[in-house]
Amino acid sequence: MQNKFQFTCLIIFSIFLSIFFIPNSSVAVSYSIYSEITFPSEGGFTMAPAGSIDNVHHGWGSLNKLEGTGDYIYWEHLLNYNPPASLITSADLTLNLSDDNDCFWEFGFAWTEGQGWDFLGEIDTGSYALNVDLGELYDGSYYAGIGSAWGDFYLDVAKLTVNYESSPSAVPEPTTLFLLGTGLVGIGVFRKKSKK
Ligand SMILES: [Ca+2]
Ligand SMILES: [Ca+2]
Ligand SMILES: [Ca+2]
Repeated sequence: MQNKFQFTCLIIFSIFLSIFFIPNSSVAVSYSIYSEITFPSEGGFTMAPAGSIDNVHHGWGSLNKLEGTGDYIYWEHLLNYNPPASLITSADLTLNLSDDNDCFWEFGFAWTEGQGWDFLGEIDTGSYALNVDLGELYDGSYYAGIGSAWGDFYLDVAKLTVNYESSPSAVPEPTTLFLLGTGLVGIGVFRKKSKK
């Protein structure tokens, strides 16, 4: 009778410990990654982290300058996802544009993958935030571009930031396994004893 009572207590204790420790292994952790292109006035571009962009194309004249109506720049952000891209929670694309105030008005438009065309309005010196279609990030590549509708202005920096969560793991932690194992061994011992 005493063995039976101890046996029941051990089972309850094991279950309690398992329930208490398992949720710790499924906490999602937030991360963010980015891909940033800088267009210096001397030409060309730099990328951070290295290898995070590809396929930069432009219309005419300087790469960093939208020279007038119809001139454009477009590029591709390349991203490595670990854990999987399905855990993306949000993303934003920020463009730093500048204007030399050489004419009265400049107007720009932007294009982003999945979102299409977006009129930026009058271009002044500052940050312009563009919507990002999360569904288009899953392949690890995101295309964007800007063009001049009227006047000239500069693209200084384009930065894509992607926020995501770690995959909640269904695998029990070693501590949980140890406690569960100890409980099961204990159950086995008591069963043996009660049979005698
Ligand atoms: Ca140009
Ligand atoms: Ca894509
Ligand atoms: Ca200008």
